[in-house]
Amino acid sequence: MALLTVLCYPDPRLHKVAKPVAQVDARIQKIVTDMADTMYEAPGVGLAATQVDIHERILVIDVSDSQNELMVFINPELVWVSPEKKLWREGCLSVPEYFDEVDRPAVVRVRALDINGKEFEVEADGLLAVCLQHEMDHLQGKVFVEYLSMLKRTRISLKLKKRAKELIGER
Ligand code: GNR
Ligand code: NI
Repeated sequence: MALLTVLCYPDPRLHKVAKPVAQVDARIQKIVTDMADTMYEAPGVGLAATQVDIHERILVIDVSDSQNELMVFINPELVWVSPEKKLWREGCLSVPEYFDEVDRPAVVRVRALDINGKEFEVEADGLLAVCLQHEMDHLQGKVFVEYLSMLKRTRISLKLKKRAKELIGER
């Protein structure tokens, strides 16, 4: 098992835009496996490649209670979003110990490639819809705190910078 290091906000690398995967080959499949290991270890319900400093359009998601229903999305594209929106309390592995509400389309349709490079489409609501949008934002270099007020974002940045310093001191 290979665990990857998750970047922490406000790391500038979280704002890089991921490039499409040209071919789903063994290299990509290894990245997917390592990302899944990292997500389950965290534990989180999703992980975008950007968060582990890999700037290619790859996501892993598992919103099941049993954490045994891995979903892989390579080159995901939003093909439809519902006009209805829904507020959801979000968290992020790159923004530890902080949760806040974000308003997003309640239902989305996403087209992507699976682990074998085969195209598929899913319509998602609930946590899966939230997670897909949250992860696709990461691939565009966007972290959920960017939907919050500047005041909240500044507070989060300061707190996490202080926390990072303390963690270095403890080593
Ligand atoms: O583990 C996670 N939980 C979560 C909860 C509500 C909304 C979004 C998420 S995604 C997050 C994992 C993560 O940071 N993915 O990028
Ligand atoms: Ni996140």
